[in-house]
Amino acid sequence: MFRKLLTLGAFLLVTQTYSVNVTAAIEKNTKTQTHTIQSDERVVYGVSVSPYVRKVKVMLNEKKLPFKQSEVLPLIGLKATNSEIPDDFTKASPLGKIPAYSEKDWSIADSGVIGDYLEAQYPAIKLLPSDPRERARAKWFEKYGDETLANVIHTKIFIERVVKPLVFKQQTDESVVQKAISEELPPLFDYLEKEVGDKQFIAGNLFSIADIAIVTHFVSLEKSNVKLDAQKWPKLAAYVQRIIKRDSFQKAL
Ligand SMILES: N[C@@H](CCC(=O)N[C@@H](CS)C(=O)NCC(=O)O)C(=O)O
Repeated sequence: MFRKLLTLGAFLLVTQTYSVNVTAAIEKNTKTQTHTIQSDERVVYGVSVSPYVRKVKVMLNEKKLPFKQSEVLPLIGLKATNSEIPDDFTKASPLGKIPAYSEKDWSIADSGVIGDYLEAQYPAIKLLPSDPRERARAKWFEKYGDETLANVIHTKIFIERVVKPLVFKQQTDESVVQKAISEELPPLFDYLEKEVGDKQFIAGNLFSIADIAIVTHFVSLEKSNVKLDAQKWPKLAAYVQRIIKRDSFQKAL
């Protein structure tokens, strides 16, 4: 339960300065829950600080598909803050997780599933290579971001450094953060440094879902005041900066 609460706390925060007003964030979420969703809009459900919500927003921006955002906490967060639980959100997200996505009278949840839908429905601007092997490689890096990077950056750094002190008024366990920084992140960064190499994009010639799923976690790292050491991982650092500068990311920060 505590881990879940910590996780939900991450959604309340948008900060690089540690100066977030959590009460305002909760009020903001409560307010947006009452927003009436028109039946013909694309809607992304979920608060912006979630790396998975950011992922879906970047995809939509890349594909130049206009959307609205319902800045809603996951169900567990709505319950913990005694907030109203919007019907359209629970309908779109059966597990109460964010992100969820709706379009007209249809909805679906999970950033990976949403991405696959967007790719099939709106293929004009592609975010997955069509070659089967390149495509598989892009999906591999998406999974690597969603799971492997998230398990360290989100769970052990962002939650400790940002969520615990600001949301739960608890002390950061710096030993968890330091262990993650000194022992757990370096092998992940070594791998990415090697894989990025001299490529423009991690899965090949196309900017893809792989770049989005990886770099979304580097945004969380920055928000946790952890700098990627450009001396040790120069190619990875340059790559992350290059991707974050894209309009699609800038609009989703
Ligand atoms: N695999 C899911 C992960 C989504 C996820 O775990 N979202 C978190 C927020 S970052 C959440 O809703 N947590 C609430 C919960 O686990 O109940 C995706 O890619 O959308």
